[in-house]
Amino acid sequence: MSGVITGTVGPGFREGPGCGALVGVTSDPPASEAPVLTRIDHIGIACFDLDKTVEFYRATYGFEVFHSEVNEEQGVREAMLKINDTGDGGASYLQLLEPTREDSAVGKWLAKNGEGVHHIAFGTADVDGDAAEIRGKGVRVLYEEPRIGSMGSRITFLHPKDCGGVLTELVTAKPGEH
Ligand code: CMX
Ligand code: CO
Repeated sequence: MSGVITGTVGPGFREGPGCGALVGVTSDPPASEAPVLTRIDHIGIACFDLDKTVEFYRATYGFEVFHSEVNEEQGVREAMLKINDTGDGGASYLQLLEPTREDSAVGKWLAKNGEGVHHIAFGTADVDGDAAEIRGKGVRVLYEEPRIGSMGSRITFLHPKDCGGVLTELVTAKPGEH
């Protein structure tokens, strides 16, 4: 492989439901109809012990906790480590997640897989519009209406089975909170 990007995607990415449209290297669909995902908002990492994991990221990389909270609806205790500001009013984070109950999404995933990367999240100015757009492409959007995520953001999820095995979150940050 020369490493040169040719601007095409294989047929497998273009057929049926999936996240192929997010690759953004084809000319269709037209940009005006495509979701407007502006950044990696965060990578969600599942862990058994939040404090211990926070300490690993602090001691190894120097990342500090920007924000922490418990989200009972999602069944998580979480810490957001800010990696960078993106210059467009957003930022990118690591989201460290410890389950608050075994039957939560993260609790079930940890029991099956152990610790590791649980999901990726794209930032968008319009989670409602982008979720509707992506649902129209045949990808299952898990919530009828976005729910509340970290720092008062509005979030929804795309089913991992429709996204090549990647649980994918869409996030619209609360104004002034990133
Ligand atoms: N990544 C990839 N695949 C996943 C997955 C993940 N994080 N979680 C589950 N799956 C897969 C499972 O491996 C399983 O596949 P197989 O059937 O091949 O074994 C399949 O999806 C079904 O999994 P399950 O264990 O039976 O779990 P459920 O169907 O009950 O739930 C899902 C799966 C995606 C609907 C659920 O995890 C969910 O609603 N997630 C969204 C909410 C969430 O993750 N909240 C925590 C984060 C909060 C935040 O980011 O703020
Ligand atoms: Co998340």
